[in-house]
Amino acid sequence: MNYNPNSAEVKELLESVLQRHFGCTAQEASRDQMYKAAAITVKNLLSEKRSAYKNKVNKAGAKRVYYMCMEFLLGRSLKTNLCNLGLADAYEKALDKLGFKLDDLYECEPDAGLGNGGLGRLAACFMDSLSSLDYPATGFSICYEYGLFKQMIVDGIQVETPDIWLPGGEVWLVPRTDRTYKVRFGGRVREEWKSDGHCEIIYEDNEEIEAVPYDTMISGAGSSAVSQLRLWRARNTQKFDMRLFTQGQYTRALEESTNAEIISKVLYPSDNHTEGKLLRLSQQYFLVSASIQSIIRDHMAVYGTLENLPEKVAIHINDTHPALCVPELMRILIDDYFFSWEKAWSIVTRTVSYTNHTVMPEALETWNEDLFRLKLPRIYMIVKEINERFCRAAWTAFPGNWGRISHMSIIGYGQVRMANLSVIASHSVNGVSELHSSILKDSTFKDFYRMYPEKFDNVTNGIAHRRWLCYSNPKLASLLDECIGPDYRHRPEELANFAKFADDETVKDRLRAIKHENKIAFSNLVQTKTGKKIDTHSVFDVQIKRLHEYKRQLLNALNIIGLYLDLKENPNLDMQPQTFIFGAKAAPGYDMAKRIIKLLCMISKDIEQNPKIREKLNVVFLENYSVSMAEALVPSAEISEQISLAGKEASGTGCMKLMINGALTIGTLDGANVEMQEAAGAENMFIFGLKADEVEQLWLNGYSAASYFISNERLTRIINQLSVGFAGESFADIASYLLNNGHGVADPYMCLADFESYRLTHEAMMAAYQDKAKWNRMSLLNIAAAGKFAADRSIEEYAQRIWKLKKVK
Ligand code: 26W
Repeated sequence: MNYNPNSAEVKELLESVLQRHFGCTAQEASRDQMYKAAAITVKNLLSEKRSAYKNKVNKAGAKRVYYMCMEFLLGRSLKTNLCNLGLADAYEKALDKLGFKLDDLYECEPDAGLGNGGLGRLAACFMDSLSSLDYPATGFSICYEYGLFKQMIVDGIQVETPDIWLPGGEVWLVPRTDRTYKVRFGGRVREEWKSDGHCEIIYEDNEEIEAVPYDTMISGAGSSAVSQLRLWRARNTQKFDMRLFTQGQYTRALEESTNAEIISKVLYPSDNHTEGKLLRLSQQYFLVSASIQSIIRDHMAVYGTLENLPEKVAIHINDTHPALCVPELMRILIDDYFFSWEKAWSIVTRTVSYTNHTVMPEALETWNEDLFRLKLPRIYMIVKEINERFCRAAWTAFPGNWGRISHMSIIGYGQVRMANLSVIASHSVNGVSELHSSILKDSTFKDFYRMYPEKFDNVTNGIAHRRWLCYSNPKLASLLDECIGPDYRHRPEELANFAKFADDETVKDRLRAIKHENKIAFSNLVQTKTGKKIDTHSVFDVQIKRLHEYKRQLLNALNIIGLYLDLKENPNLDMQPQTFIFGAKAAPGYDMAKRIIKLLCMISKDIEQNPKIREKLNVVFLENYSVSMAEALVPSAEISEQISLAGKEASGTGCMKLMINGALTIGTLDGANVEMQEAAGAENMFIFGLKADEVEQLWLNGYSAASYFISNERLTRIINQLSVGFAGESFADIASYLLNNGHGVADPYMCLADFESYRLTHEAMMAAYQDKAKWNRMSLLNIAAAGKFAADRSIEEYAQRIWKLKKVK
């Protein structure tokens, strides 16, 4: 097959797909049909390319990685695929001839929002790099019918509505009904010893759900590899009950057939917070059971034995959510292939590796032991045995130290602890930034680190720089092409060469002009969507991420309120016009996060009623922040807010996207900010606030919010203003939360402790912004230093150190 069709061939492909799928000609086709036709042609091409690549991998007997993740936040696929394949030009020309604009077709595609935030987007970026670097990879996740909810803001209140991405997104999926697997839940399990000495596991009264794979292909850039993302959808195996149906009980017959399908209905919308819901446990087991069966089937088809599994297969568990792949793989090895426990355990532990993505205690998943046993009886037996053996080993390592062993145990206090299971069973455990990885060793997994120091590693996160720079900021990409040549597209470390232009006034002027054009483009977009106009001469100050107390959107709000009060006092104040742009979704049950959204919206509304102040200060809360919106916004951003309480943000990846697009960071020494500062130089970042160890000390010594409030007159006024409120609504509840004088509610993220340092740093940043030449230089040096934060670098580290993969070209 020709993987590089020219525009005439593309035109033919499009016409033939239109005819076959929609029975129409290009003249008759709607824009949506043409988008689908384009997507189908790309999908077909990728499927062919993937199958050729797979043959090569099989022939070479190459090792593959299977990346297990409950979330893949893909966003749109048409543009990345076309750009990665180098086909955007051919499609553009072909479509021109047919009377369509490629850019318009991109807008027809719904975002595949199958993830909450950083974890899910990271998984998507990693798939891109895996293909681009020619590593054989498959991702596994769930084909949620509804992805992360669509956010509407009604009078400042977040309202969640279903995210309907199918239809529109389904064109990328290839259903493989010939590759379904059964997943068992509930019932009872009995062991029956056979005369040949092996033990058979008998299942009684259990429920069986069918897992149907929907495959989607992820192209690399300039490579022969195509990664596959296999998404599982749940289907009821019990036949549709004809008896009920014929008795006239239509709805009951339907209900029973859809019950099982609830498993793949919807993505849990909470991020960094676990709710312990049984359906989520079912989703997790559904994902891993189907995926492990699929891995085993593929492996057996090529090698005919499982003895060599660790040499040919790496299974990566992305956060603890897919950790049940450990007992599931044990189950299959022991129950279906009759391996001894020891042998099976050796295979599993050499195959599985784990990345931790958070240290927030409320995000570390645990399951109620009784519910776990009822839902997954066989898996429970296996986890119990893993735990007993582990505790014995721990006893040898730490004789007599019951406290420590009970802390490390997988099962304890009626809970099954997924993080402990993940660490115990993985040969590698890594964090996602230097700081985060050391916190894992020194605190979260301290005891495990003593027992297994060799397991612990760090792989700092990275982003798909082609998507987030080359494709979403084409003007900046062409400037880079001109200055340093296009090699950085495949070797992001080459971005460093851009530093040579730090004193080139022409280049810096162009950089500035590009930023301004991007600001105009974004402002136009906002105007078309919302009718609101953003002043493109104001500085674009951007905080985009999930809404969470630890990320401290509230600290940003406090500073904005301070500026607002200044302007109210003196509307003629000589101040750099500033637009504070927020994009954030809150978990539906997270009340404080929703209050903070409301606060931001009400400040925005209040300012809007004040035309004089609007000339200098604006707050824009973007509704329904998504991957596509980020792609439009990030190229226009000038300030990147990365202001989490030090020690809480594992890495952050938005910070990298903004940096590589030339925004300057105001941030704490948290997560990847620390390494960004090392790379770009302290003089090119605006770092403030307590450091991780100081945070801990302050918390231990007793954080007294009131003392900051009393001693800082500005802070007093700001907090009093919160109580008075904005646009007619009081935020006294937030004031009292910040002051720790509520009943039981308190601000554990110590906004007030970092306030003054944040304010002064922000002020210094505004002063620096006045010196355009200096600002542009800093911006240029940030772009030049961003090469390290490409996912290509992260993936090379995983591939070499953790998965031990070789490229197949
Ligand atoms: C069970 C509920 C739940 C859901 C999602 C708990 C935890 C999560 C994720 C692990 C949260 C998450 O996305 N963490 C983010 O992962 C990014 C990628 O490594 C990091 O850059 C962010 O710092 C981290 O917050």
